[in-house]
Order: sequence, then C-alpha cells, then structure tokens
Amino acid sequence: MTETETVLAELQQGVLCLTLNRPDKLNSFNEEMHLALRAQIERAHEDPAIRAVLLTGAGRGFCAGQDLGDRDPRKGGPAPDLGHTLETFYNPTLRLIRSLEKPVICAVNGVAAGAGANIALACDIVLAAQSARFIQAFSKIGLIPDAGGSWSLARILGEPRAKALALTAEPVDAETAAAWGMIWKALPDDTLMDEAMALASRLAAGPTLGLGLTKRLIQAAATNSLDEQLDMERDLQQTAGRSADYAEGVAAFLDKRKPEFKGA
Ligand code: LHQ
Repeated sequence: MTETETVLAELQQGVLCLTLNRPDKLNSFNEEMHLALRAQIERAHEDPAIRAVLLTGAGRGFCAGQDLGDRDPRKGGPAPDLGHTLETFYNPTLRLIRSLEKPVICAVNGVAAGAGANIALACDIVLAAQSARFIQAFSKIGLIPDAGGSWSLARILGEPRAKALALTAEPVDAETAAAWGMIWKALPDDTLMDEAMALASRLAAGPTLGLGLTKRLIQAAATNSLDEQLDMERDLQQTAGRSADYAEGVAAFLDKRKPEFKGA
C-alpha cells in the first residue's frame, strides 16, 4: 500500500482503491487532499495495470466537500477567490474522472455533502450505504452548487428536483437517490465495500478498451444529435472490433468458456 496523509491508495487486482482519509473532518477537502486525489487519478490515466478505480471515504463519512475551516472568515482578510479554488483544485479532478477511459466506481460509505456529493455523482457507477445521505449543502453557506453538480443534477433529475435539492439543501437518503436515478444502488452498510470491490474487480477484469469507449460514447450522448451519436457508434465499434479483447470474447463464447480479457 502506498499511503499519503490524506488519500490512501492500494492497487488490488487491477483496481486502484482510493480512500479519502481525513475522517475527523468527514474527509472534507484541503489542498493536500485535492492534490493527492488528483495525482492518483492521473496515475490511473497513465498506468495500464490500473483497469478500474474505486473511490470511498474513511470513517463514517464519504466527503463533506470543502474544508470550511481552511477559509475561516472570522480571521479577517480579503474574501477568498472561490472561482480560483474551483479552477485550480476541483475542476481538474472532475475532468480527470470524466475523461478517464476506465470505470470509476464510487462507494459512498456515509454522508456526501457539497462538492463531496458532486464528486460522487461524477463517477461512473455509484453505490451507497443505506445510511448515506447526499446533501447539496451549498445554499446553507451562500454558495452555488459546484464540482459539476449543477450540470449533473439538472441532467440526471431534471430541473424540478435539481432546483429543489440545490435551493433547500435537504438531504436525500441512499434509497431515494437510487429510486431517482442519482446512483446505481443502495446497499446494506455492512456489505457495501465487499460489493463495491467485487464490482470493481469484475470491471477491472473486463475488456478495458471497450469499456472506456462505452463511457466516452454515453457521456457524448448528452450533447450529440442522434446522427452524431450513430456516427460515433460506428467509429468506436470499428475500434472495439479491432481489439484483441473482442476476438477473445467471441472465441470464448464459441468455446463455451470464460473470456480472459487483457484490456486492449
Ligand atoms: C467539517 C466539514 C467541512 C470542515 C464536517 N469542513 N470540517 C468549493 C469552492 C471553494 C470553497 C467552498 O466550497 C466549495 C465546495 C463545497 O463543498 S461548499 C460545501 C462545504 N460543505 C458543507 O457545507 C458541509 C458542512 N458539513 C455539514 O453540514 C455536516 O458536517 C454534515 C451534514 C456533512 C454532517 O453532519 P454530522 O453527521 O452531524 O457531522 P458533524 O457536523 O458533527 O461533523 C463531524 C466533524 O466533521 C465536525 O468536527 P468536530 O471537531 O466538531 O467533531 C465537523 O466540524 C467536521 N466537518 N464537515 N466541510
């Protein structure tokens, strides 16, 4: 295991397991944790041995967003430039998660608030403990939803629910989040991590190139016309059809055996 103070990282059977690790602060982000998380996701982009990422939090929370103690207004001084904070810290990480052509699974082990909730929603498959809650906490402190939340909530939920969650900061429990399509599944607290690891391992043993192209395709659908999407499916299927994993998948089917995908 490689360990930094704020993000634990362990590579297990092709899965890069990342644990946000400031449990006393409900894993809220300080600069060090931002940089550590970003470095690990950059590593996932570069290292072919990493074929899936699993993100979770240490302790009873997933992530409470920005560490509000870092910018204590009671200490005086000029107002912080939060636009600069987003551009420097949050936005690059969000872009790296979305552009990583490998599955990113999020196991929301407890409360996910503010940017913490929205980083979870940026992941490809989100599982949550039944006790977890998602809170668009921003309006409680005079801010707007960030870390991609205004984009993802409006797309996932539509304006009525997205606006209500953002304006009221009411918590959404995991079962409701699953029923509304914000996440994939709510699971019993005591089985969450085993199920998340099993899913991540299964995906890491999958045809990584094809899975990555699938992620790119589905993300593009939000802004493509049907014609553009059909063209993209044609082009990406051409690429997938030339992969060794496609040949292996078909051969294994015909041989009635389990495929052994290499990820290329
Ligand atoms: C915390 C935090 C926290 C520090 C709990 N910071 N310590 C982007 C651009 C730049 C700047 C601004 O922000 C952003 C994006 C954002 O994320 S803005 C939204 C920031 N997050 C919040 O407003 C959430 C604040 N936290 C809460 O409302 C509650 O802690 C929740 C609802 C998440 C959990 O409530 P509880 O389960 O009752 O736990 P708690 O409040 O007792 O927290 C436990 C400890 O964690 C506590 O410390 P203590 O020393 O008293 O035990 C909290 O102070 C600390 N903590 N969130 N964001």
